[in-house]
Amino acid sequence: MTEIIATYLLHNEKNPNKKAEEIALGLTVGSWTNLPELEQSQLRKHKGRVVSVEEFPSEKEDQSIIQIAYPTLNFSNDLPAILTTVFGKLSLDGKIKLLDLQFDEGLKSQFPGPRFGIEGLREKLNVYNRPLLMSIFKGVLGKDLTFLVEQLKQQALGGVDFVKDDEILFENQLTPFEKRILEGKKVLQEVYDQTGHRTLYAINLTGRTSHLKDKARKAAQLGADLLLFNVFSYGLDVLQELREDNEISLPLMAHPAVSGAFTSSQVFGLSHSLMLGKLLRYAGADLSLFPSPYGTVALENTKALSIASELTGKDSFKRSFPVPSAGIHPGLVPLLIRDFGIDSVINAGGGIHGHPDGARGGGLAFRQAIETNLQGKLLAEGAENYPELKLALELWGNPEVTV
Ligand code: 1AE
Repeated sequence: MTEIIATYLLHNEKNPNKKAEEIALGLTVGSWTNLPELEQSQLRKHKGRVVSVEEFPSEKEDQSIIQIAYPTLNFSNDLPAILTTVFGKLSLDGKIKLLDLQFDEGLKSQFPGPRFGIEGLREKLNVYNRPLLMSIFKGVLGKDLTFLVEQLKQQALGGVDFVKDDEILFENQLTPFEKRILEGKKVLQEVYDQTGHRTLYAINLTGRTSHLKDKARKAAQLGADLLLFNVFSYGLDVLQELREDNEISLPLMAHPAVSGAFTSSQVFGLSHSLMLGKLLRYAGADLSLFPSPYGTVALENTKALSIASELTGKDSFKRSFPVPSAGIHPGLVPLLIRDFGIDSVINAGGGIHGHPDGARGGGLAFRQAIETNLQGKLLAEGAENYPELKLALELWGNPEVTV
């Protein structure tokens, strides 16, 4: 019999063994002991199984970690069914957090994983030996296409590899989706012709769920580079639908908007590594954005690293790019490379546009910081040769010397 194993964290549970048994039964066949023998034998194959119970007593708050195996027979092979089975009503039942799900190989084979992954995206850019650099449109609400195109151009001239739409840019009359794709392509081709540097544009796929596939197919026909997707406003299965559509066939960049509501609590919800790491990778995200450990919306170091490890660890799926984000500036590049390695994307909005020389200067400063760090030098040394990096370090600081 094949099973999915769910790992949960319980807080202040007086009898975790009893609780584990209740979950194993309650989420599968319901009451058990009062059932006649015949019914028990018929239902045995559906019954949940307690795999382990570990207790961690403490003066402040007792914790326990329990593992329950659910027969795959109980659900269809899709994330809505799986999540409802392992954490449906249970998510409402006191201090319990879903830490992990272990899929067996058969169940895993029902999921697509990323279409392109780290290798595929590197091939598109022909960049293999450094972290990639992404910038974010900023201040574009209420602005027209001319403004947006100029902002795109300046970011590309700074040498960034990706520019992503702001996740709050939705369908609007001033900068409609299709025009953004077409005008964006034009200006990025001009920059490529001028500099030889290729920048790819991630357009925000938004609107009603029933329209998304048509819109994404249209984007592919118009030659869009990537799709940005607010996956947690829609649901993981919607991401998977986009990934599995061969007429779309574009890299998918998952934005973490709304995910904090599911992940941030120590005692409720789902773990960061499961939501922003494992499940996004299984459902097909090529890139996953999440708060870095050092920026403005800082996430605990171990949690940020656990997301990256799920995205890039050994698995049957292609690897997804970790994109530690929020409040990133060039001075943080050594920390980002130390913690996330070169197979990551360094992503900045304010840290690009806020540069005294504008977005082009911001992009250059990041590229200079990356180059300097990969040469094994301190950023302060790089700043002696690179004025853009020098200005950035003066403005935002340079934690390398103090960390
Ligand atoms: C965690 C997502 C980060 C994001 O989308 C964003 O817009 C960041 O902006 P900055 O770099 O903090 O200005």
